Amino acid sequence: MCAGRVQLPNPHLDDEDGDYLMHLEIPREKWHLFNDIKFVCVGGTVGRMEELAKQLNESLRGGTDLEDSFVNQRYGWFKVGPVLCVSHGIGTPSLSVMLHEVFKLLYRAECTDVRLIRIGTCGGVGVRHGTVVVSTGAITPGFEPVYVTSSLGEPLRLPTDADTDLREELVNSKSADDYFDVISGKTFCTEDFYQGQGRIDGSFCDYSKEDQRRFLQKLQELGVVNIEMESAGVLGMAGKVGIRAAVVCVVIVNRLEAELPTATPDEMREFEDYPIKLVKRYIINKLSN
Ligand code: R2B
Repeated sequence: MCAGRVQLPNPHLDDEDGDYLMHLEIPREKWHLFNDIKFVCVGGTVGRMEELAKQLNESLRGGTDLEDSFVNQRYGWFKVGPVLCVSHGIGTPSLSVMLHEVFKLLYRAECTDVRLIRIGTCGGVGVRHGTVVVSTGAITPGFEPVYVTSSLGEPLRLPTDADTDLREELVNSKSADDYFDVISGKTFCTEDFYQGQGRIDGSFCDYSKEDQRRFLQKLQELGVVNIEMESAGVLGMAGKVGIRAAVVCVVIVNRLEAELPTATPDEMREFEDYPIKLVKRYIINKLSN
């Protein structure tokens, strides 16, 4: 067995004849084409993943046509040499379906030494917009460092620490002439964008502005620097199958100051490019060493 080869803790997979990647729609006869994958980058929208793929393609392959890509009504994926960029939608339920299938693909394709990086947007907790946060780990409602999913109707709790080496390498990928700051801290991961993140502008709200203030202050006291909706799933699931993972998100609003972004559409587009720049630089450096 090759060292570093992706292994999955599911004994039933080896009995399965027609293992089918139902949502990624990658047919069995193409699985071996993914054998060279070393980096899987995931992000909410197809557009952001396509942008990353285009930028990587420019740098790694001189802008030739993308090797392989696919977009359906659910997800989109783009392969650029050893990098697979896949969209995941909003929240951990959508993310987890895609990750199960990506992990099976990596296993079937006999990939080795793969790293998984989520690239996204987030709210900041006392952190100004445009700042890039590389998570040290995720905490979830209940304020514990666990991703809580389920198995046979019972809670399944998976630890949510980011890989320390990968996180440090990502932080160190900042260049002196980048316009943005890069920081590290805990990420609060929720299953809801409104009440779950202490917003008061959802369709219903059961608490006062003072409760909201106390909640955000509590997060800050716990070392939380940002809030989003997928980090716990990425880190919990990657940990379960032994793949190194990290989460890199750009702050689009400081939640201690506002509910909604105050930046202009042009600034927002620029912010979204910051984590792409950082991750792209990290990957290119790794591949050239
Ligand atoms: C950040 O932005 C999305 C919600 O607007 C969600 O995917 C997240 O984590």
